[in-house]
Amino acid sequence: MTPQAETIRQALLDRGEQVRNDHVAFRTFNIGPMRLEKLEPFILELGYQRYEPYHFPAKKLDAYGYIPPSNDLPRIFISELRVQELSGTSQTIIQGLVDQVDEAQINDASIFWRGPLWQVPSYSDYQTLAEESEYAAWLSIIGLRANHFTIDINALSQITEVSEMNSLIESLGYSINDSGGRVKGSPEVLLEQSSTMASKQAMTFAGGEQHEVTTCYYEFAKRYLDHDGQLYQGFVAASADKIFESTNMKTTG
Ligand code: OOG
Ligand code: NI
Repeated sequence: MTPQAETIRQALLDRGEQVRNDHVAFRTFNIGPMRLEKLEPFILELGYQRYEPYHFPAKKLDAYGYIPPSNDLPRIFISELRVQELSGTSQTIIQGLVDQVDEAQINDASIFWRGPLWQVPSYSDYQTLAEESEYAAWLSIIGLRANHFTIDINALSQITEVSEMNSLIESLGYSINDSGGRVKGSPEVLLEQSSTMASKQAMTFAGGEQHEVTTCYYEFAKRYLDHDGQLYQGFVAASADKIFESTNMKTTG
């Protein structure tokens, strides 16, 4: 769903770099059988540990970061939408989606790459959701899957700065999400990040109508050592708040 990912990864491999994942991220609704509380046990079963919660009041999102059982595995970031804070109209649309999900479908970690567990919405419902929450609209049509992988800049040898990665991405013809700045975070907060704007693809909505929507994106992260000399393991809410916008259909430029 994200052709840019293969091109970007290959461009790094061609330069002799090793491509490692800093983290992957997932999105869900806070109601129904796929709420975070129901998904988390599958992550914990794999040996992951809860790290920290993060909150995004303006976007009506809550999230958790998870630490892997070994360094060769990526961290995980899972967010969920506080559905009850949306309008009645949007709540009804989302309730109609999650009501189709059978609890019995959710029994192992494969749930994380299954896509929508409901019949896709109409384009008009997608647009209604998008007016209030781009996240809700995205999730209604794309469903549960990794919404981005994140290249670990610390593991690269020639590229050492997020700004250099941004230049490479633009030379390949892709856009960098500039909401909140092209490089988000700083050495002071121990994490610097950037991301592409998501790929787009035509999707079939209920009734057979086809429309182009955003799919998934790529992110780049550089971590710093904390005062104890340990590599920072968390996320940075102020940066994450803007990274969510990498799947926005409408961009302010
Ligand atoms: C996650 C956005 C936040 C980060 O690294 O801070 C994030 C999303 O788009 O679902 O990935
Ligand atoms: Ni991320």
